[in-house]
Amino acid sequence: MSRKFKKILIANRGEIACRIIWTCKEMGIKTVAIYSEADRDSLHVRFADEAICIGPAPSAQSYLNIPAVISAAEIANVDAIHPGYGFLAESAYFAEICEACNIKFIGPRPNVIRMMGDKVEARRAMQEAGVPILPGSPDPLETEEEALTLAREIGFPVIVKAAAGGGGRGMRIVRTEEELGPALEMASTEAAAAFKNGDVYIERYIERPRHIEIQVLADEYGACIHLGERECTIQRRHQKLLEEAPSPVLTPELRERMGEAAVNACKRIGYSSAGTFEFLLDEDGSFYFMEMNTRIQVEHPVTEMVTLADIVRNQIRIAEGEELGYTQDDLLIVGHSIECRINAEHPETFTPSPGQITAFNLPCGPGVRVDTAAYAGYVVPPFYDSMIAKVIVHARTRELAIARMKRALGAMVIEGIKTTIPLQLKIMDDPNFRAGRFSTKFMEEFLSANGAKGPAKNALTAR
Ligand code: MV4
Repeated sequence: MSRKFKKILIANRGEIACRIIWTCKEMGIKTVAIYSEADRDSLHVRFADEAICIGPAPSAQSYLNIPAVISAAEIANVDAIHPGYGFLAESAYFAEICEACNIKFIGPRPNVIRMMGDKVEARRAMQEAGVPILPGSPDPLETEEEALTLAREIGFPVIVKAAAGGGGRGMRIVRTEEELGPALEMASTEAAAAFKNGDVYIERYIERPRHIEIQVLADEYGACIHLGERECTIQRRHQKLLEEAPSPVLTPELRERMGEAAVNACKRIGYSSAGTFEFLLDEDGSFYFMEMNTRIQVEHPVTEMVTLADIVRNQIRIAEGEELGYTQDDLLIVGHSIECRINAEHPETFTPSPGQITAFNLPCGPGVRVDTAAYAGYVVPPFYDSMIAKVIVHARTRELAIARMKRALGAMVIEGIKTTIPLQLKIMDDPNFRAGRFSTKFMEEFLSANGAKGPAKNALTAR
């Protein structure tokens, strides 16, 4: 078969830009990297067939600069743009500009991106598609009075969320009637500053949920399958530290119900490309829609490991107008995969630790995958996300995957900067983690048990 896409521009940097280039090479598609002045010595620049500097270090002037990105795409004469995650990946406006320039945006249609970007609209769409949502406001809240009436109906605690939010920004938990007014005010002010949209809504608050997400693939002709779930409960301040697939708590029946809900919703909203449904899973086994991500996600490799799918390859094939070509019955989940996100941060304070990597060794051996754009001598710039590598393991069982992750992290050497590796090594030994017993409060409880202050502090950094 001759490919429809001959050349793709990757509108991103770091490990995900490299990840996309790897698949393009396997597909025989030429690649164009774009880079900021701070990323001249980056691996994505070296691995791509062509590279174009698009502006100064700050992302607003480079990776987020739509005219600069589109100019590069026009100059290089590419057929399509892969946006990766972050930056322009969920900009409906950028997807529209691509379309207007006759460049295929590798992702869903602009209006679908826009709908899922509005959390109130997304909730409505999910309700119409029969996906369980939490009791809450059907529209953005207009008055405090309206909010109070609704909160009494739902019952406390409730949570105030920003319609334009996501990832935890502009959220407030409200436990009593007195707290509601100030929470609405704060959430709305925060949302207006962060997203230029102060709309907020409320939902029933779940105290100790798990964050479970379903990966989907949908083509442009209405075919859709799910690739099972990822367990993403272990986070700190809405930053995931590690993810796994499958979840240690999902039964095949629950997986099927969550997957079916996600697939039905995709068909209903006219979704195409790879996508992710985020759900809250309550302690009683009920699940509720939280958000939909219309991009490739950081943690996609754990799904790739247990399904043998190449999600980036499927995104490209689907954007080329190919049919999905498989059905739900083709899905097999084999073994267990865990990913640790290695950040250039102090493992205790979580403050960024940019600078030069003076010594570097990657783990290898059976069942180990590392997605990274770092190398010995590389200087981690201070301008972007602090994630510098993802260590992904795959083994027959969860217990074996944990042992494998400990072995892999133990063999990883990154000198010159601080990383989260010592923290992740400790999590691998935590009895609650090992038992699969955790909620979104895990990291808070783990950090206070392991003492951010006091004698345990040293145990945390000891390797
Ligand atoms: C919630 C919730 C409990 N109940 N919504 C956090 C990020 C954003 N996507 C929504 N979030 C939450 N929404 C209701 N109705 C708890 C969280 C939450 C959370 C969710 C997933 C993973 C980690 C979390 C940490 C704190 C709060």
